[in-house]
Amino acid sequence: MMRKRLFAIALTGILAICTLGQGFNAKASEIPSTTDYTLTIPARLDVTQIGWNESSGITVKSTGTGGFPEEMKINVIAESANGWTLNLDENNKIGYTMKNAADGINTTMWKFNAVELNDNTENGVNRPMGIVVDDYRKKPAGSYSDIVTFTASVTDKILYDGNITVLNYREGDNTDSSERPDKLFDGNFNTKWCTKTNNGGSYEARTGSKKDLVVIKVEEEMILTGYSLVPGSDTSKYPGRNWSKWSIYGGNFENDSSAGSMYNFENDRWVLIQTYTDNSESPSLGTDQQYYDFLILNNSTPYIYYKIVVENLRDNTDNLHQMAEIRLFK
Ligand SMILES: [Ca+2]
Repeated sequence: MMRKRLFAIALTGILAICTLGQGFNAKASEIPSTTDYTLTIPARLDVTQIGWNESSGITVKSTGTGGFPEEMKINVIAESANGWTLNLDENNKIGYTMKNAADGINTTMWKFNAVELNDNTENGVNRPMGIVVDDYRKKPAGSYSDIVTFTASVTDKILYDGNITVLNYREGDNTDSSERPDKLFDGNFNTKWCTKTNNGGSYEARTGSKKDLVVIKVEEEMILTGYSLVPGSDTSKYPGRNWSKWSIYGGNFENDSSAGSMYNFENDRWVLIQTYTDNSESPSLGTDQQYYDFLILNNSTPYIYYKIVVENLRDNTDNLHQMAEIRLFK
């Protein structure tokens, strides 16, 4: 006779309502932004099966007037009382892992940026999440539980100041060896990635596999929330060399050679994070040499590898393009 087992496993969260009224400096002509927000966490997540169990997720809603400040973000961190196990008693524990429901990647941290918050003022931004529960069929019946505490904070978008390694790149056939893509990440406005193609014709007309690109690696997985581009020092003389359209992809590969392989440039495991068309979107690259900041929309996935593809140039008949610096925000 089969012995009947009863599993009533509960993951208990804490409902958190957070309001921070930090001061924020704004120009007199603008409506001041505030960092007031409401964070809603499911009070309880009942686990009903081995493997995937989904919850309604975390919702953050900006409640201040004037919108949430663009240079700030909300971070939510989850901590487990039991070290990510559901416990019956000292000897009977069942492991589990928290996931981002959108892509199934493990996470205990969620970030919300101003663009997301200000685009979703009615309903707030929701990040569905789930937990994957280890096989518990050999465990005794009973009620297993853990307590997960969510803590929220408002911080500046953080400049990534770790190492950036250029793993590989594709560029024009007549590029000066002193102007390779490592110059994008050397902190020097006077050095640049400047590529030249002989008889390349219109840059726009190149097929996707002929577009210039660079594959980079950061020190550890991070959620890219924005980036800055700095045009070349002679940008006012050659504005046509500025990028007018570009794409940023993220990826998590087994190893560097897999991410940086020539054969993997078009690999479908690269996930498109953003395609930006300059001149039709704001902000736009100007003719002054300075940092131009761009926000990433709706990305909550941490990646360790990133691919930046130059899709088109301001003057798409130019056979050169250039960029002096890229910096990343997490
Ligand atoms: Ca540089």
